[in-house]
Amino acid sequence: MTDREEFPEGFLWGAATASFQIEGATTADGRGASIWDTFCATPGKVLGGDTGDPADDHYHRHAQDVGLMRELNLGAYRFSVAWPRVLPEGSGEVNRAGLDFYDRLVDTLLAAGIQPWATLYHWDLPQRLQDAGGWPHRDTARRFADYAAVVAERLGDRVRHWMTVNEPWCASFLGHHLGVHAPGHRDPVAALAAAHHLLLGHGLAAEAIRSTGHDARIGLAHNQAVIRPHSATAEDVRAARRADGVRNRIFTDPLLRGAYPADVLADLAHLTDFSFVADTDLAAIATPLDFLGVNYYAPEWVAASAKGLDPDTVSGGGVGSGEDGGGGAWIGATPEEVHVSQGLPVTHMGWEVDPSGMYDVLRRLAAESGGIDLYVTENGCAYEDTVTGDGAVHDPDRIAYYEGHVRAALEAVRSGVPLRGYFAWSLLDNFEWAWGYSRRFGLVHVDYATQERVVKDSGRWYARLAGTGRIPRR
Ligand code: IFM
Repeated sequence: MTDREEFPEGFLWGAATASFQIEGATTADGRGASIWDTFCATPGKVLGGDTGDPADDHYHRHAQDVGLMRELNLGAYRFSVAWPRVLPEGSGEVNRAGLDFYDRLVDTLLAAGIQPWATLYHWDLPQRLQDAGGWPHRDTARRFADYAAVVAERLGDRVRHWMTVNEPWCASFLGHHLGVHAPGHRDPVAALAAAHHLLLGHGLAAEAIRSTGHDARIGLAHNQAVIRPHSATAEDVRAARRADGVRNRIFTDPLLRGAYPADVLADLAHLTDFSFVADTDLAAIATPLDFLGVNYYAPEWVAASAKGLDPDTVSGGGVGSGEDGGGGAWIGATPEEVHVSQGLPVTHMGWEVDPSGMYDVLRRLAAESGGIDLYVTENGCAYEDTVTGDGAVHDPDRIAYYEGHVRAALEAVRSGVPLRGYFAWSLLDNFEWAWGYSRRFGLVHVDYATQERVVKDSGRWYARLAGTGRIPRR
């Protein structure tokens, strides 16, 4: 092994999960309902009618799961806190039992020598707040800051790294424009207001965490899309520019520059005048980040129209690979704009595998974020895993995926990107949103009927990487 395969000393290796995807126990100890409980209970929304139970029953098995993290040599674990466990009504009375769960989890992690990295919002909005208007409604941002303060007061003496919001693009556009995630609405203006209030919630929550006085490092986990024009024609380049605006810059410009991009405001002027943006919001949103989390899975290619393209490669109306759930056009797209697959190998999600996208996204965000620390807060893949006769899970495709992407991350580090760590998605197989339990992303296989865990071959490979900082030979 040459030293070209070795990460710098101190590079952090972790794995990530999210509350609704792994905890189960959706009615235990006073937890309130979330929008995902409601969405799952709505016929036709989630494949197979799957719900947040049993998931991985992590709520009752967290000690065993921390044991698995040790086996994988993790230096850090990224989890999310379920808002409706802590505040069953979204605001008001705190549910001590819910908060105690995270307290125990954090103590167990620290005792195992694993840094706890907490995300405050990974999509499980309390249903009561949805009933009051949800993210399109400004007050939800304030309620989010109140909740952040409650959690940070309790855990901030032991949790140093906080991510306010996970993937605001998914929470706003998949949930309110494409309707494939909770709350399942199809209203572009509501989606834009939701996006703004998620950003505002981030800014207000950051301030609330800082005001607890604990030593906190605050970021968010952003799924910056890698958008490439399908061809070099002016039309395709324009389509890619528009898609980049509403997928990426609509979030990163307010966060990093304190302003919405003029071209995006113009592209969306037929939908809204952005009057939901109040005078002081952008200053709150642009509060300095201590780090930026980057979630990356697959790049996307866009074309101005399907004309002349092989119909088998085109997903209509702006749909395609990536995390859009296959639902419809990106917001503000012209009716002709499409995603075009490039014929690369795909994962079980149908997402094309291209590690060069990892390099590109890290280089771009390093250039745009002014030198702050970057972390890959999610990267991974779903494949159709089975436990074989020898009791193992042989998943060479997942190992190849990780190897390619980790190597691209190393290349980025070598080129000067201030990338300080990497979290695999995901520690455990889990509830993959509208896909239910049909898509397995884990380094550890979970049998949902028995709750038996089996470390996959990829998990063993990752343990060697995390234990040595060197990309293992296969
Ligand atoms: O499972 C999700 C996660 O909740 C958010 N980022 C993408 C993952 C894979 O789709």
